[in-house]
Amino acid sequence: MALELNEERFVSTMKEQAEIGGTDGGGLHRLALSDDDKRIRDWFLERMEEAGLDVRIDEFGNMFGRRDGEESGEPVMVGSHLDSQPYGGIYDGALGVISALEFVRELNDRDITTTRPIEIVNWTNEEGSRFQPAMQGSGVWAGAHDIDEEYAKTDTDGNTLESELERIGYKGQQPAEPAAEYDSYLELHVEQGPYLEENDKSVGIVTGIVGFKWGAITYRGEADHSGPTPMHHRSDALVPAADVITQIRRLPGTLGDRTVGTVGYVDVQPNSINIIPEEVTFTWGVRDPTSEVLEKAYDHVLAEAAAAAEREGVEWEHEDRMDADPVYFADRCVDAVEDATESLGYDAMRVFSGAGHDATHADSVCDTAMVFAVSENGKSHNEDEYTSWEDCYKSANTLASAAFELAQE
Ligand code: HGY
Ligand code: MN
Ligand code: MN
Repeated sequence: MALELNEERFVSTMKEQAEIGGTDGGGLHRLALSDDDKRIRDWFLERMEEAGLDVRIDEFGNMFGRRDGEESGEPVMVGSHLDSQPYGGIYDGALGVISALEFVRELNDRDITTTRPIEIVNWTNEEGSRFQPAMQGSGVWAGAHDIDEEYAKTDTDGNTLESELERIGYKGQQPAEPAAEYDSYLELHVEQGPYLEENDKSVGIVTGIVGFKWGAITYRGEADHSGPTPMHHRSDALVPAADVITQIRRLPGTLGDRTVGTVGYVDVQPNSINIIPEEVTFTWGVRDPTSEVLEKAYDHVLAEAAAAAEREGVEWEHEDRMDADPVYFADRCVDAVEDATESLGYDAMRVFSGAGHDATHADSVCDTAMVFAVSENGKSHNEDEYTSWEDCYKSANTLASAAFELAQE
């Protein structure tokens, strides 16, 4: 059944959320557990209460709003995340949360009571930028991570996640675990890749999500004067790092056609033009739709890291930062999304996600699927991220219609 949302209110609510932590460049800088994350959480709490939802916050800050159904059966959950990347886009995460809010608002307007209860959710720290890993809140909720270990994670300023959660007042009372047996979870997100636009489609019917491996490698050499120290007397921590970083860029080309490898963060100490680098830490990540390729990539990176340390004669260490298996969504949920695009008459196609999402962890708890909205030039994780309001609205209607179908079963 096609359920079309209130387009004007949907767009104005998306614009409203984009003001909270908005940047001069038209993006969002709303890092997990920052003051702006607190502001958007406070705003979302008010919107959920206005919509008459029964709100609860768990001990990891995940925010839930429940709308009762005719029966007290297994709820259908819809949502995403409100934290952003540093200078990220206004759609990443927010589109899924606002669409979930608009879904319950529409049910209220039409005075519809679904068979199943509905829950909407804002997950803590999906981005994994300030604190690793990504999809942290949904991961704790799904039992993939130990909450005390995650509480102890620190940002680059040494703040623990727990202290930041307490500081912004979102360390809730509810246990961070499924409060019920869930029927299904649906998440709307911008594609953040080129495939829908290349195929001239507005909406993606997402069949699964790649697996991830993230790590941090540190090399320790010796600081010394960059002038008089002969080259054969040096222990330069940056040289092995540069070797491995280049390898991570080249490795995917030798593995699978959807394998990707990235180094996004490098810290060089003492970071001075005329001191031989003493300590270098960088984070790295590889992704692929299959666990076999991920394992191969992981082993290759660590072998390269050891060989590079040996060549330069420096100490090194590695810390695992994230390990998420690829997921393939349940047919019944993917079909519900496809039914929705057909009943709405939208241009859609099946796609696989190269970005991680909270749906990765929801999939270990209940049947799950996702809806994608086309991304202009496939761009994301920067202020130029863009999806037209028309395409946002189509994808939000798709989410609402699919969730409605599942909630009426
Ligand atoms: O890294 C990711 O794919 C997600 O945006 N956190
Ligand atoms: Mn996201
Ligand atoms: Mn993201």
